[in-house]
Amino acid sequence: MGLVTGGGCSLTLDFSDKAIPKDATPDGPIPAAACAFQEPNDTAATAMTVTAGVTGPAAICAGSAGAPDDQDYYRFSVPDNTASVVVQLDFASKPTGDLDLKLFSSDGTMQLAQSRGFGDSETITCPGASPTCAALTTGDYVFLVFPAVTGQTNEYNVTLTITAGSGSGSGSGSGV
Ligand SMILES: [Ca+2]
Repeated sequence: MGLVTGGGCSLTLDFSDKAIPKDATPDGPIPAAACAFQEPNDTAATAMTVTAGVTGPAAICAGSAGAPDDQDYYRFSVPDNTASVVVQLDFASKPTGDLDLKLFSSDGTMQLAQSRGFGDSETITCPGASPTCAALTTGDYVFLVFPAVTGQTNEYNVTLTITAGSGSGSGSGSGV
């Protein structure tokens, strides 16, 4: 800001977001907004509800010294007549940023599936065989994004896809 009229030198100090590269390098700092996305959500009880679609950008971020690792719980509802549910976690590949994914019952006590690969994405499909997951009955569930190894951090997006069945009701046929 400032009033610069005519000649002379002007020095512009731009602290706005546009002065920051949109796409941080993989080893760059994780944006605060991603760290704060839907926090607090470190327990199943405080999981924020998400609906089908893309969730994020979010992040697993470094905590204060001595604090437990960040972890992010999200809650979603499976409606009647659901054929399948897919939870996909995507993140940039970096050596200290491997994230994993688990699916739990609504209260977080019963693990239903987990995806703990070494790549830059994790996917749980229910019903599905790899990883094993039974069909999800109507109701609420939570999934958890967490560092594969203590201390690892990364930005991520989650894509939740709920495909309706062709059974009773609207009979909308198969999904995509
Ligand atoms: Ca968290």
